[in-house]
Amino acid sequence: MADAPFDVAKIRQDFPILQQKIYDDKPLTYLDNAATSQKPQLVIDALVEYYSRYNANVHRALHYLGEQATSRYEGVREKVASFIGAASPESILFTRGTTESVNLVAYTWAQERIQEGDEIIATGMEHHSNLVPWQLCAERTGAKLKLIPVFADGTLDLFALRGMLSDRTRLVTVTHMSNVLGTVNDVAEIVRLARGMGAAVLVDAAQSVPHMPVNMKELDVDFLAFSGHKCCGPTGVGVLAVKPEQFEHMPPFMGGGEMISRVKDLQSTWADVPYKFEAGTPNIADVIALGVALDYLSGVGMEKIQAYEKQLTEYLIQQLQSIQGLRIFGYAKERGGAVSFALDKVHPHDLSQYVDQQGIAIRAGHLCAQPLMRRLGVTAVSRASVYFYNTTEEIDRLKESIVKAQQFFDHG
Ligand code: C6P
Repeated sequence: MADAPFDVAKIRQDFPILQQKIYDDKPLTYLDNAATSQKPQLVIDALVEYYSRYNANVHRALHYLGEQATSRYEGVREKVASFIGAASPESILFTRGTTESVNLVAYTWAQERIQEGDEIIATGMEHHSNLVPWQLCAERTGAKLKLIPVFADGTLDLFALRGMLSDRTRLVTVTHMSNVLGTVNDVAEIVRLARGMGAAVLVDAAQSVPHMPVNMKELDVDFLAFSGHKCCGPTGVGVLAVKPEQFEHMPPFMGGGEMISRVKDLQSTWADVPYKFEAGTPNIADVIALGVALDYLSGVGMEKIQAYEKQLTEYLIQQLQSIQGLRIFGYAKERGGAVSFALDKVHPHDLSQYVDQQGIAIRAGHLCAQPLMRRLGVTAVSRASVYFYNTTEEIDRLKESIVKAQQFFDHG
């Protein structure tokens, strides 16, 4: 199937939500994919199948249902490892999402590896999920947090990074693809520079894993985090992939069932990885459905998804640029399909509400990136973000609606 031609009309048939009309007669035009993706029927079916055919706890039950649930759940580790080119299934930890994955590193690895006077380097374009945990970590440990500056075109100043790195730098953390600017950062170069100083690298891949082939071994990063819900999977499940040698520096995150080896009255020893980091009953159905989602994406083909979205994004940018008084934020050459913009005299929230009335979903606000908003000189933006099931007709609809909004608010 990976060699089948890319047929967007056929792909759309896989997504029941895309078939509906809203506000009576408006076809749903979903362009808020950076916030969350829609789910193909196969993923929805996998959730129903788990609860209706083999609902049981994993790793504990010595019965038919328990075996079924456990083998399906554990099988997903293998799928994820192969999808992102991680070292092994055991290096995959299931979390609730990117946010929890980053916090896991900030509370475990950082507890051993980061001390007073050390330095953590993030960037000026991070989502709060990959910034606030490091602010908290810096407060806890007495480390210094620094941010790589962002150029006006939406790329990172890697020359500045060279000057910021020192022998006290313990971690460099960067978003692979910005949820605001769409910029795909040069992780390979960042890793090269960080390694030169012996620093570890964490990549927030929440916006890249859904949209492009990502290979953790090729990138040579220490930690890679992403969320299931942005790549056709359910909410409430995510991944932290860890380079195996880093596990040596990772004490447990949460204590509880399943993460122990022996529990004495006053102290305990820990289960092997990955179980050491998965305390309590995990999100079984959602992990299983994530596996189905990744199989689905592999079936479509990540290269094809990337190539199609590249065309779609170019078209989106072209159409937006043709609107007078519209300013796009971010012009990186290497970019994905999250496109943020501002429209003269129209507040992003008003625009978002206006286009919503035509059945078009875009996002407005600070996009959980307030430091970047300040850098851009705005408090909020509008953002359209595409996925492989979107079409040029939908982009035309968006453009038409923005133009109408402009007239409406100009005269209104
Ligand atoms: N960005 C957006 O609309 P969670 O919520 O843990 O699944 O993902 C957090 C996250 C982390 N990093 C990046 C780069 C992200 O884009 C996100 C989620 C959504 O832009 C919701 S704010």
